[in-house]
Amino acid sequence: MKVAVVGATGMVGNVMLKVLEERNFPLSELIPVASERSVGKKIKFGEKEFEVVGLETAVAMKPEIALFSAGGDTSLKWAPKFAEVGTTVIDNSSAWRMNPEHKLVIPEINASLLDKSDKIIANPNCSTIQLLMALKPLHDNYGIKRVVVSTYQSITGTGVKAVQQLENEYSGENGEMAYPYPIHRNALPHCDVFQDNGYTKEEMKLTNETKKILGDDSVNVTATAIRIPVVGGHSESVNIEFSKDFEEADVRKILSEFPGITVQDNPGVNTYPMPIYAEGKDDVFVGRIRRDHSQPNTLNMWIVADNLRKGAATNAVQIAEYLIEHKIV
Ligand code: 2RA
Repeated sequence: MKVAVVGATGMVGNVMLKVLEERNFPLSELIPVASERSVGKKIKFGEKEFEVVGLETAVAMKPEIALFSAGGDTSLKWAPKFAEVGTTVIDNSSAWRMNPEHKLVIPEINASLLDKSDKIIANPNCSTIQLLMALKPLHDNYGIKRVVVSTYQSITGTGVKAVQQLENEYSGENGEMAYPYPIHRNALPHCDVFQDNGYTKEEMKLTNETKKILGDDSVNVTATAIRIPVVGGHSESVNIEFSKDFEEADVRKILSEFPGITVQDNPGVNTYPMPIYAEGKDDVFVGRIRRDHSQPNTLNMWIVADNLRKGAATNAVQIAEYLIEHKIV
């Protein structure tokens, strides 16, 4: 099994390599792919070293699977070229997510949709993945009418330049800015670009991707996405209005029984999810579960996950594992 990682030298690409190795992914050859300036670099993977190649070369090597995290433009241009030579692409950019011809997959939720016809599969946005992991089991049990979500997003979602900006601000160094303002001791209500409707693309991803993954356009989502000076993961404050009532104990049981969710919810002893402890883990952590007494059938909760792992790399690798386990690839 030849597996390409396109964007292998980037922040998510590096985590993809780490997760592939940790999970003993059954690959016989790794094809690390990056821009021309990285071609020829050696990447250690397990006991072996593999040389970084360019995109043309990678296509010609005809990998069975290609994990992409190289931006939407690269994916739009190159994912079809890989698909033409028989490669199944799992893409972490937003390029294919809302395309009706392509599936948007969180394995614990809708991997069963996948079949041999799927040659370009979309990995949802990081903040969508952690939100939907909690929403799906509750939607199945109580029917979600409306979700109000505020995200508190790690600077790692922006990339290396943002992490460097924060480090420069800590140390008082000048350097390139990833954001229009300082991020140290600040909170930016600005993740991705603003649209004419006053929402950012990041906020609209939560609205649109939720509907697609649940397969239910009646579920309404309104979001505010905030960037905060944190590195371990994204946090989300979520308010959910259901079609029918619930018992909090049942909600906790349903969530704790859903694969990939860990409920951390005992405020009396300061037990609740935090990015500092979610970092490096693959579960989605849910806590602060409590009824919203301001209106019927409504619940509040707090969701935290490592945005580079379950929010990106691990979800993509889990899709690849599903494809192999079910002999789709
Ligand atoms: C962010 N979700 O956090 C984006 C990255 N994919 O900026």
